[in-house]
Amino acid sequence: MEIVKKVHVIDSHTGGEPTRLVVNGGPDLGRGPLTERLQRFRREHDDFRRAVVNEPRGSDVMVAALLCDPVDPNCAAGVIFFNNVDYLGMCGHGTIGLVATLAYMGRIGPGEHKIETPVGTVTAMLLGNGRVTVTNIASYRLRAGVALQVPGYGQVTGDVAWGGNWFFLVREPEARGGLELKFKNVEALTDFTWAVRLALTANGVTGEGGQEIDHIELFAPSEIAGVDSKNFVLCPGQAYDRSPCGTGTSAKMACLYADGKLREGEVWRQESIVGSVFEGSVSVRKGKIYPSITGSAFVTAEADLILDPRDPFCMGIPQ
Ligand code: PYC
Repeated sequence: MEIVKKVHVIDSHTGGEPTRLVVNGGPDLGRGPLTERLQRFRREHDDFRRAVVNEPRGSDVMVAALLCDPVDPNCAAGVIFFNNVDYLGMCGHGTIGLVATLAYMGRIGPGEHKIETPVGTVTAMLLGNGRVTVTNIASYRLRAGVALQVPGYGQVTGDVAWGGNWFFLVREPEARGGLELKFKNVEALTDFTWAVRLALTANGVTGEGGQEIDHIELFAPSEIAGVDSKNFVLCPGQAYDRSPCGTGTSAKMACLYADGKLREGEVWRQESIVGSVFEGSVSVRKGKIYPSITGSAFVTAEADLILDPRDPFCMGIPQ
């Protein structure tokens, strides 16, 4: 007899961007380093990724996080992030969501907590009212002012930077197909940024070691007083980030620091396309730039996902 499986999840959102934390019922990935566990997840359990984030249980915008035991007992948790098409090295909004959810579960209290991710250990400070500051892994700009011909749009110039994921940060505020960075334009902004992403691949523009640049980021001035910039971030599976994107804001601040436009400790406020704001800053240790991002997350649901083998879409609609 085929067995119905239950997967216990807790959903939250950080600045509008959802995070689904898998608390129980996930695949057994062993106890090795998170890089190895991620490879095993991808190789042996990719159908579980689809089951949790893809329709009909999830949606393209859903980012999920598999709660893992950390290798280092000094860490509060380990985590592997995944979305509708793949796995993420790090996720800023997701880490804020994870920490707020661990607090909701009574597993951690206010103060500093270390979290293991596949790209390194990050530090999170749980403040009051669901606010969390995440100090990311070292971030940096790999290439500045890369000129790219984008079919249908013309030349676009951008920076290639790492913030835990690879980003192409479009430099010219006007280079977005003539569109204002406004919520009403999200579909056209998605088309434009997807064209940029395809042009990067077609022209062999990559991150370090040939890694694919799978996040595209656009900027415009924010209309909110005291906020430095507004962004639009296209995620790997063609959904746009509702939050200001923690790893994207990290990549942005690494570029600003490299350009001498952001000093150590100075606050950078980044608005998202839906109007949520992260506060960021950088600290520099041994010549490396460590971004910190502060944002708020709220728990929205706690549920058991039902994986019924008789359901033809039990493991999600493939993409
Ligand atoms: O906050 O780093 C982030 C992120 C990456 C993709 C979606 N959100």
